[in-house]
Amino acid sequence: MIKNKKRKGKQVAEIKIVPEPQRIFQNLHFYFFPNSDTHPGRRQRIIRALEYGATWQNEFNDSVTHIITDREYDYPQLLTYLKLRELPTAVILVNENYPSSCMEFYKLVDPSSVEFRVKGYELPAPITAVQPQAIPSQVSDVSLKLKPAKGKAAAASSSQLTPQPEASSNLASSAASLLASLSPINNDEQQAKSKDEDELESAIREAKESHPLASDDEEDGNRHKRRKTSSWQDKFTCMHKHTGGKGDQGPNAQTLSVLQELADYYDQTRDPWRSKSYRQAISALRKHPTKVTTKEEGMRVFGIGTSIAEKIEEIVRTSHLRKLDSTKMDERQQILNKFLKIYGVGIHAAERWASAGHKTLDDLLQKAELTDNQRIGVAHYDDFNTRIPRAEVEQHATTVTKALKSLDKIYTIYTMGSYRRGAQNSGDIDLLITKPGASIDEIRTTVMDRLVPLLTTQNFLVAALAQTSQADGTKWHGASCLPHSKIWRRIDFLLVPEAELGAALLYFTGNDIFNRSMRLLASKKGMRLNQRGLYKDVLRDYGREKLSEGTLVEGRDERKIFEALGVPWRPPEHRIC
Ligand code: DCP
Ligand code: MG
Ligand code: MN
Repeated sequence: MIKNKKRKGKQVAEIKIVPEPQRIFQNLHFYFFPNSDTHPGRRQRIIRALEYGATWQNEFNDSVTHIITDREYDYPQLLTYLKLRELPTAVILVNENYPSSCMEFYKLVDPSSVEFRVKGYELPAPITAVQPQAIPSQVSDVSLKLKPAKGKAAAASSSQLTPQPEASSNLASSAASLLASLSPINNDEQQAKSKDEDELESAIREAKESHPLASDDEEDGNRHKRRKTSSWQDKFTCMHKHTGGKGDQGPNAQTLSVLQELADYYDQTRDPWRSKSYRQAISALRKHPTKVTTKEEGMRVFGIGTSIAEKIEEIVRTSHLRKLDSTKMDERQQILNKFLKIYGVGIHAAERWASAGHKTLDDLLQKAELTDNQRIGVAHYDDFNTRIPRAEVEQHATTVTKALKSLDKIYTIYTMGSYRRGAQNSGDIDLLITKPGASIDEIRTTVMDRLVPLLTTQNFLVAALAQTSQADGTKWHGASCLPHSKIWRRIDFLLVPEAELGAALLYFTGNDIFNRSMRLLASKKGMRLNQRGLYKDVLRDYGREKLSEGTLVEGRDERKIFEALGVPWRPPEHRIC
């Protein structure tokens, strides 16, 4: 790759390779399309990828793991250029958004997310699902051979590489059956009999599979969303927490324990793709009767790809080194997770602090530059990260309702979020405030200029953390505290005009995955859903940029939005995905 850059002369100086643990693209070979660095934007992307450990491949061959296309190009154009009828399944095709998203989240995010999709490309989803990580050349062979070996993996793995003749002749049919078993949604028959409810279910499944922060079609709540990442990660981690090494014995025990640690690490970082390939390699190696010491030996074991085979060799040679590395990664990840749980802290601040060597909340208070809100977030870290019992949510809601009614009786308050879904405890208190017949301006004036000051003088509101702009604001974020309590709670006011009530009820009930699935469904039906309404005839240009809002289909009535989407009504407590 350096050679490529050297040829281009002055760019060499621009490449500053990041420290080893941050090289998320290590061992990955990127082929950019169009295949040159003459376009300044693309050149910048190439440089950034190189800095994060990628190899730039300017010839398309077996070792390419990813093709990164400019947004305006489509799949047929790529195939024509490469003179191919289709892409090898081992290659991951994504658009230019992919590397930057990975860098932003400091890990390899799910490449199958819609925001990375290249026009005209049908994702080979099931193959990606079983495929080990994007590793060069042998990958497609190995992963396909695995299929016939299903159920007799032990026999296959000890028989070294010689391909079974019947295995290869069955390749197509077994691949097909694997496809069928893994991906009902891609199966025509299933699709033909899919009913409305299935549609929602499959949208939910898709929403779950996509990256938590990817492909959202909503305008605001970015910071809000960032905070979600960490709680998502937490949920994922505890759901999938591995019991750790099962005390492996046998010739490869030591290697297995290191691989297991790496697999756990990738589990934690929500990199299902890599964690899967590690687990696959682990189970293959566990069954292997002799000690694997070199890359070549590793690659001869079914289920182990080039990249893991390389790691095995490294583990055997320098047994403790990798382990240390992975612990380092774990430590950084844990620090980031902690920082991300501070109210008002996004990935950028968290990374900046972690890179500056800050490890604890005390470090931050003493040594980091914090905004006022971040300081409150740190000071009340435990408060804000403690769940609020349902009964206490009700007390906060009642306090606000009483105050508001004292100002104007016609207002209505709904308690939203996890509370409306019936949760026994909530992360924060989400209150939707509306008044029949009133404009958003009137509601905003009442809440911002009268309600908030009143509740502040009552010592109920103890901090104002964020509010959307004065002119068109519809949100107020702060903290509240009950009279005899010391615990500060996070409280959100959401201001909604009557005409948007249904869409807002839908949106602020969530949960976020359910919302994403509904938006996905809407966009599949050529519509668009956000917290203000459901719209049709939305005009978009090629880059999927919105050109017009479209026509409002429904905003006022929550049920009617379900109907318009052709989805049977789901009460809030059934929207937990
Ligand atoms: N929301 C969303 N996407 C996000 C954040 C929020 O769709 N990224 C919607 C769905 C949520 C609702 O807003 O249910 C309220 O957001 P919260 O962050 O308060 O989430 P919950 O109330 O669901 O959970 P918690 O109990 O953790 O507050
Ligand atoms: Mg909430
Ligand atoms: Mn909230």
